[in-house]
Amino acid sequence: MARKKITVIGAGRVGETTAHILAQKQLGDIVLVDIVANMPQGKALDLLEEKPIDGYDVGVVGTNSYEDTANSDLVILTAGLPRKPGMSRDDLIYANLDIVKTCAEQAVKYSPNAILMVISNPLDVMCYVAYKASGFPKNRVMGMAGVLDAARFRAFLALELNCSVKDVQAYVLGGHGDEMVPLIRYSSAGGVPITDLLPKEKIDAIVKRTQGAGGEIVKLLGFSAYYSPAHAAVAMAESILKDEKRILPCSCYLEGEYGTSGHFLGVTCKIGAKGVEQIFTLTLNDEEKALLAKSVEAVKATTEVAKAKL
Ligand code: TXD
Repeated sequence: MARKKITVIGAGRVGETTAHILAQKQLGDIVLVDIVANMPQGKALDLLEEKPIDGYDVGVVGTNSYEDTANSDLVILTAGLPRKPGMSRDDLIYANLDIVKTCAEQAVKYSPNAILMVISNPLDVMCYVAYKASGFPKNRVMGMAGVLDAARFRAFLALELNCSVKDVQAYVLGGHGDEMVPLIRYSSAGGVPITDLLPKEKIDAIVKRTQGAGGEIVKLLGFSAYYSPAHAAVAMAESILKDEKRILPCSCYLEGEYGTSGHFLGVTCKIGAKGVEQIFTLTLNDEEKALLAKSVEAVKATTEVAKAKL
């Protein structure tokens, strides 16, 4: 079977880490693109020279030209500015809109059949920008955020429960912003509902920490997280490239699900070789519905800003 081809646009912290994990997992030949001269070439060469040590046989190329990305099966778009301390993700909209638009246009020109995964912030809005710029059907454009947000929720729950992260299942819904909705009722450890395991105050504190987890790291580092985002992107990439059909929280274009339309939002979906293959609509109680409505409102408002600029 021919090897898959994966393009990673943006060779910054998230992009280079994603390329590294993709190479180590041998998920396909990798092309790392950036606007900065020589930088992606240097990083790709470094990865190429690591290959004999770890024994992985995939191609790794760094470039400033989209011609080298031709016929990619998957394009992962990480280009754009990250947050600085004190900034919200939405503060990045004007800086990143043009970058994401240009990158998506260029990438799909050379890879018209690819699946496009967006990582740049503000995530749900940048997915919309890439969706419009690509002209792709909705199933071939998705955003990574929910896998990361759910991992953060799971990590904090496992810390509190003093148990293995492997047995903690937890989900999030909604936009990749501070209004995201961690789904307490759908979260469990070894099948036991977390509401049976932890008092309400503890759960509330973990939910709050999850919602602000991106900002917590920005405050410590001065820039945003990259190990966990890159691993989250690779988990989605693996499901697409190997047609695993994993059911994960991803940002998808909605047309009526949860009573909303015309924008991207983090929802539970099945992802495989065709991209987003199915969206699942969970039954929500009144409290969850109200929280989701707030998140939808925030994403819709920023998507309107992008729509006016496109
Ligand atoms: O959960 C999530 N979706 C996220 C999103 C988790 C972490 C980071 N998230 C966002 O990803 C973050 O807010 C940023 O918008 C992106 C990329 O974050 P990263 O930390 O990798 O930023 P860097 O290190 O600054 O890298 C960005 C790279 C840098 O090398 C630029 O030169 C490049 O993007 N860049 C471009 N590449 C190609 N083409 C163009 N036009 C371009 N503009 C900038």
